[in-house]
Amino acid sequence: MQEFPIAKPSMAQFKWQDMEMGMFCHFGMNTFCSQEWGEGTDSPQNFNPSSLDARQWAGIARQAGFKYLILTAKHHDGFCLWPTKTTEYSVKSSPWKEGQGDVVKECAQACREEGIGFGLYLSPWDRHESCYPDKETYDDFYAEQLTELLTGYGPLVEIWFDGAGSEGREYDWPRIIGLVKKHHPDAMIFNMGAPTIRWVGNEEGLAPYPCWNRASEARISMFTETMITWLPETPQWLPAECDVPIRKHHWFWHPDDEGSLLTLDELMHIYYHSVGRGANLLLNLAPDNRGLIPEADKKRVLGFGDEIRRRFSKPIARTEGRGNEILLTFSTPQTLNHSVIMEDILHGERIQEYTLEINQNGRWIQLVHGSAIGHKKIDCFERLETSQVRLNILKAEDVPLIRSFMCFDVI
Ligand code: FUL
Repeated sequence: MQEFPIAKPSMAQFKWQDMEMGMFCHFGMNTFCSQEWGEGTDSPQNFNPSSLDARQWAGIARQAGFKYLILTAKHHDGFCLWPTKTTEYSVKSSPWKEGQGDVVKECAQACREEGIGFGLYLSPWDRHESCYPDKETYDDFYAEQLTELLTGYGPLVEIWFDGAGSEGREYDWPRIIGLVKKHHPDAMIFNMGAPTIRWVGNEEGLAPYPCWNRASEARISMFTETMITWLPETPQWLPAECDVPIRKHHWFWHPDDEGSLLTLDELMHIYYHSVGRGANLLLNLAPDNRGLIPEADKKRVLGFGDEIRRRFSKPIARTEGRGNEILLTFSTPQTLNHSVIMEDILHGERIQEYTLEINQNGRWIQLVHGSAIGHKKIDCFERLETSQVRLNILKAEDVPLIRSFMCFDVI
């Protein structure tokens, strides 16, 4: 008997983990000024994409296998991509569509049309807004911005609260979280207030191993060593999301920067170390100053999606089951070099230690010795021939429940 009940995901967290991959879109004033952290002083006149097409962004996301897209509605520079009532510093004051445009609306619609989830990033740190130093006034201002976004754009799957620039600053988290819960009870809350998902701890897209789903696993802010204080209602189950830009260190588009595009091998490395370790991957693709994802980035990310499908869409065999030993038996010997295991996490992350073995002429040979499985664990090993693979659970908090156990031969 366990002393404490095992942590379990809410149905919304479970569904979010099943999506596995999201596309981040950093777009805004910085796109037109070739900078990462604008100071909030650039004129709205700069914002003028010549051929913005959010359908292109969402279409690329869907084709590459992403199940959701998150747009930076407001980055640290304070410039708003929707015609907010809270400030003049928005698309409304820009030449784009003569001030009549709404990027958030176009993007929300595009995601709906493409059948993927939509989420929003709203930076708490605001370098433009003059009331920012006045905590209470800014809390009202931020709550109003958030309310506009939560009520005007249909269903949202995730709200991304970025801690950058906010070290030592307290916001009205009970109110902010209350607003999200009121309007979108199933939306994931990223890393602040009372989060339902957590930051993985780096911007390289790499989860540590093991990457347990428990809240106690990571409470460190990115820019300081201080612990983040989360509200007591933060759930015990808190899966990780790995955010990383497809162009090294650049979240926003910059001219003549294609050399920094990650290679397909680098992207696959990220995939194995994020999704393959049970975390979600949030890969950033930045639209350029035309308002389009550049051809090179598009090609690379579609190649990434193709490669994932090539490797993992045709298992040699698949099974599921409960207990400490799960066998996969083939009718004729098969060569294989990958396994993909999923725990039925709806009942908690029970497995703490496992091995994977293959039978060769009656002898069991150990290929893998691991700890966490969680939502998904991808293991890659030497290519061998066998007619039987065995998953042994050596240590578990409760009866192991395997949602799926598959083997692949990836050449
Ligand atoms: C960081 C920000 O400072 C970067 O500009 C970017 O938005 C990244 C996703 O989060 O904290």
